[in-house]
Amino acid sequence: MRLFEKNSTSRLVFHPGPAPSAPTVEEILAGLREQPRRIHPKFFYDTRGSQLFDRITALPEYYPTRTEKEILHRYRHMIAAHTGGARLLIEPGAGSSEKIGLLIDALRPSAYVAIDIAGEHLRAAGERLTQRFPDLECHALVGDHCGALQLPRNLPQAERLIFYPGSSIGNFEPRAAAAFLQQWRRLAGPGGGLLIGVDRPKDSAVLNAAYNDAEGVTAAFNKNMLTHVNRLADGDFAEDAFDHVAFYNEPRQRIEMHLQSRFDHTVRVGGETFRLRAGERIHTENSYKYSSQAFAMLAAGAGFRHRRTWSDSQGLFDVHYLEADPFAPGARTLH
Ligand code: AVI
Repeated sequence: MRLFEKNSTSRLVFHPGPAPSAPTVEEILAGLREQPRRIHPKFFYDTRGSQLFDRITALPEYYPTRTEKEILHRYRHMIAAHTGGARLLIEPGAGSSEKIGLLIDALRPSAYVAIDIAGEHLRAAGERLTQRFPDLECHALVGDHCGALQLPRNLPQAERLIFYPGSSIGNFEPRAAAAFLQQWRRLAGPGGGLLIGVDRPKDSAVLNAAYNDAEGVTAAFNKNMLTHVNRLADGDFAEDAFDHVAFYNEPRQRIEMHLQSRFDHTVRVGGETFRLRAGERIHTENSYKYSSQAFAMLAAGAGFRHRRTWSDSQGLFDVHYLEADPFAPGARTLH
């Protein structure tokens, strides 16, 4: 369904999409019943959580965002030379328009499709983009890019380029990341590609600092999840009953974030009582780090051919360009 038709003043087409399915109380309860207990990282992102995440991306310790922007800015023309121009550019989980803005001039896409669950955020970002690039045909599609994606009809028939920056692929368990990449290989279709930002393993001091910033923004982001869960599932978590714990698990090449109970206490959520011991943890996030080789292998398993990597001079972060392998099993285009 289209809300706004294209007109002479705006090249933005807004597609409200189906109503997002409400996160279920049962899902939260199931995670809390597990040992070790866990809450899915998607529950970080209420309005305050999204604002805190935006602040994280500007912290001196949190290198991924600024490093990726530097890479995109420095290599944008080389990236365009590899991907080719006039593509249908698709950005799942688009959020803000900042990073794509760095690329549009160089890539000159035939149209741009931004996909995000947060409709108002998406519309505002689309409007900013169409003001900056008045000739750009821009589609804002409200939807959960982690679920099954249905692209709007009547998009230009051009080879597709999916853009997934921010190293969010690292927040999926490796098996889920592979399944996700497979779905995108089909979305990219024949001749299509994926440009993706991936954080690398590195000195644990750098990683530990990035997730334990001095100002305590990451701690506030982690604890805010409890307040969000209280609202969704009628809970009585107290943020100050928990400590933020984040560390690099080197053998598993991932940052782990937890909330650690400061003392023995009970919590009521969704009508159920949970007894937490002093020191007991609720696991809230993993952030996997992939070397270029490890990521190329993951992508190959999902039916992508690794074509090129651009990195920063300190070797902190990679932007990979992958092409959909037309001969990979199950390769067909998703519409
Ligand atoms: C969204 N994602 C890539 C961030 C990361 O680094 O894994 C989420 C985050 N968690 C704590 N700080 C940032």
